[in-house]
Parts: sequence; structure tokens; C-alpha cells
Amino acid sequence: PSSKLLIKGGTVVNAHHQQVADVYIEDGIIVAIKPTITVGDEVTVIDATGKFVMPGGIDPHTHLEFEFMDTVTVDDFFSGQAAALAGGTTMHIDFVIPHKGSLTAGFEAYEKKAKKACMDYGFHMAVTKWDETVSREMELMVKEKGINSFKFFLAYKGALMINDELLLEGFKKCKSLGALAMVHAENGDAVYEGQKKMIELGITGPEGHALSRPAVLEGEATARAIRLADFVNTPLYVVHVMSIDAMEEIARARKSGQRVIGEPVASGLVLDESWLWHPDFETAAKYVMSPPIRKRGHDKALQAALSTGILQLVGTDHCAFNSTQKALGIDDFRKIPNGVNGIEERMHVVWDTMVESGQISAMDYVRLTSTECARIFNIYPRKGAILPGSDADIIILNPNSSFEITAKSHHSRLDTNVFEGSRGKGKIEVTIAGGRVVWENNELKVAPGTGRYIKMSPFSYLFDGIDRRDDAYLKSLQAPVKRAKSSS
Ligand code: DUC
Ligand code: ZN
Ligand code: ZN
Ligand code: ZN
Repeated sequence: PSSKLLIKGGTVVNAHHQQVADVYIEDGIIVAIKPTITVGDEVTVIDATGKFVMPGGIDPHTHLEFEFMDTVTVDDFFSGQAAALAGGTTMHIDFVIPHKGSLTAGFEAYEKKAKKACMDYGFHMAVTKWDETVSREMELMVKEKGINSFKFFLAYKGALMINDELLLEGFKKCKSLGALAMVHAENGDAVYEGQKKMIELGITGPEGHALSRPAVLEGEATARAIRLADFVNTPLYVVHVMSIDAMEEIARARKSGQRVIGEPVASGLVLDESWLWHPDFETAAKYVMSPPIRKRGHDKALQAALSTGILQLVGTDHCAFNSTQKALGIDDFRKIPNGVNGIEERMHVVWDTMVESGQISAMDYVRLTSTECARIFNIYPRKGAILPGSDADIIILNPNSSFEITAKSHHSRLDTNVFEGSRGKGKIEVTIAGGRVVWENNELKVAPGTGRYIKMSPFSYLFDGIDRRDDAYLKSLQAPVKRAKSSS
């Protein structure tokens, strides 16, 4: 296959501009975007007339080959990424989970898992305990390993959860490193109590999952994390915003000028809680994720928040457990592995619900699915744009052809799909990753080992000017008021 590609006649869409143009690619890099480009016959030409040519999706939130809740997700760095590419996503950022509390060991384990990568990827890192070693390891991760974001869990008591004291230490460390703090925001103590209560009441099915972690607990933890981030004066990224409660806390903080980013996920934008009451365990269990999918109404509110700028980008929390794994919780919803799919569906779901419905433009779509993520994690414009010099990660979306989502035809290893039966206009017909056509005519051409690790540097634009804010508390640490001994 030629390493030279010309995409002809499509509407090239960036987050702030669109135009009908040709895009010329050489050796994995976008070389030129011009109204008309003529090339020799050594160049492969793709006709994109009447179609959108857009930056490939970047999924900011996935869990591939994740060891969680006594099992491991079925999608690894190959199958999960292959699925992503078939759905128009050309990069994702996965979460390194420390190994027995060690960030370094966790990172090494994920480096190994990612050897079979077939698309570019980056890493966030979770911090699940606090001591001097963790503090030093965070510094090492930022300075040498290409990590610029750390996630803190306020839920999963007894496993990943940390308390407020550690959260504060973590926030301060993030600030000092220029790294972005992220939170999983649910009140883990209250969830734990609620779960016990449900079991005592004999509610052992998946509906107990929804009942034990109501939206108010997501709102509480979101508000707490936002206020503590304000106290430390560091930017905050709230992962998987599932409820109006959490979204409104983000809206309020942003209105006051605080740098808070909110990430809804594909499932939360279109699904509703009623699935958890489904009489068939297998059906209900596949919708178990945390925070839970909420009542009808939250989905539409999250869409609206995206279209008005309250929320900034869309992830998935792709965390794939099949029916056999979900059945671990047949007698106790607390043992149902938490997680739903989305890495392959996100781009179609967002196009269908947001663009086709007229809520946002094609340019907004690019921003929410790709550009904003690249900016936040400091890899723009290498990623997230169709510009000369950017990586050739590109999708061609046909607004007039249809897509359909079903477990029978998807590329994930899952035996189910929470978006089963969804259909709509706007099929992603071609995916180009690193200058290679990897998805065309409903065929995947991927090879393990072709994906690259994308290092992410600290000090993104989010931190610009952060220390100019008047911050009496922090200043007082440096210059305590000196008073003469009182002599009455
Ligand atoms: N929520 C999930 O549903 N799965 C993975 C971890 C998480 O926070
Ligand atoms: Zn232009
Ligand atoms: Zn989470
Ligand atoms: Zn997650």
C-alpha cells in the first residue's frame, strides 16, 4: 500500500472552520489542505465528494484489559482499538491502574498490555493511595513517562477509593506538576451504606445498583471535588458526568470562572435507568456501570449541556464485561462487574443524537469528539485537527448512509451491546490512522504493534494564568503576617 494518500473533494471540518478541499497525506502526516491538489498515479486517491472529512475521534476515557472486580475486561489493546477504528476513533486515553499501589509497576504492566496496540494511545494514571513514594512516582510519571493527568476515585470503598485528605494531597501535587486532576465523583461511603441496606432489604438484583448510588451522591462528590480543587486552585476534570446533579455543579463552578471540565459518556447521553429494572437479569446486568445510567431526562440534559458549552467533550468509559462475567453478580448486584461498551459506538451515537437532531454543527461535533480532548491533554494540533503537520488520523463520514449498531456485527469481543439496535444516518465509511486506511468497505485492516504511545506533556493551556488569581491562603504559606508580641 502507498504511503501517499489524497482525499478528494470532501468537506474538511475542523473545530473552527470547514471548507471543501483536498487533503494530501505522506508518511502518516497531513502535508497539505487545498481547494485542488493534483498528484501522480503513485498516490492512492479516495473520493470524498458529498462527505465530511474530519479528525479521527479521540476517546478520553477507556479501560482496556482492565483487571477489575475479580475479572478482566474482554477487550484488550488490540480488540478494543480495532473496534474503536471501525467506529471512527483513532486514539484513546486509557487509565493505568497502579499495581498494589505502585504507579511504576502499574505503568510497566500497561506498557506490556499495549504492545499489541493497533492505534495511537495515551495514558492517564489513577492514584489510589498516598505516601512519599506515590508523590515521587507522580513526578516521575510526568517528567519521564508522558503522563499529564491523574485520576482520584471518591467511590469503590475498600478498593480504589481515597479520602479527602489524600485527595487534597493529590490535588496539590497535580498543581505543582502542571498535571490535570481528574475525579470519579460519587460518595463512596454513602454508596457502601446504601448497598448494604439494599441487600438487607432483599434487593439483590441490578435495580439495587441504581437505588444504592442515586444522583445526589454524584452531585455531592462532584461539588466536594470542585470546591477542594478551587481551594487548591488547580484545574479539575470530572470523568463520566452522568447526572443533572453533577452537571449543575460544573455549570455553577464554570460560571464563577473556575477551570472545571466535564466529560459525559456515550451511554449517559442516550440510555436510561429503566434497563436496570428489566425482568431478565442478563439484560439488566449489561447496563451496570458506575456512576449508574440515570432516569430519562438526565440524558437530554447532558446533551443540552454539551451543546451549550457547560460540558466539553465526550468519552465512553468503555469497560467491556460479557454476559458470563456479568453473571458473577447473579445473587448480589454488588458483584456485577461495572462497565459498559462505547469505544466503537461513541462517534455514531454523538453524530446521531447531537448533529442529526440539529443541536450542534459538524464543527461542534469535531470539537466534542476530538479537538477538545487533544487541547486538554496537550497534544493539539498533532491530534484533533486536519492541518499541515498533524498526524493523518482522519475519518470520512457519509451523512446520507446509515449505520446500525448490533452485537452481531460489532468488532468488540463483547457478546452484547448496550446500544443494540440503534440506527441512524452518518455512517463512518473510512478510517485513516497514522496515514493508513484501516477501515473501508466495512473491512478492518489492522495489525498489532502499529499503534504508538503518545506522550502528553504537562502545563496545558488550562494552567495559563492560574497563579494570577488572588489566593490569600496560598500566599500566607509563603509570607505569614509578622506581629509584634502584644504588650497590652
Ligand atoms: N466505572 C465503571 O463502570 N467501570 C470502570 C470503572 C468505573 O468507574
Ligand atoms: Zn482553513
Ligand atoms: Zn470511574
Ligand atoms: Zn472509567
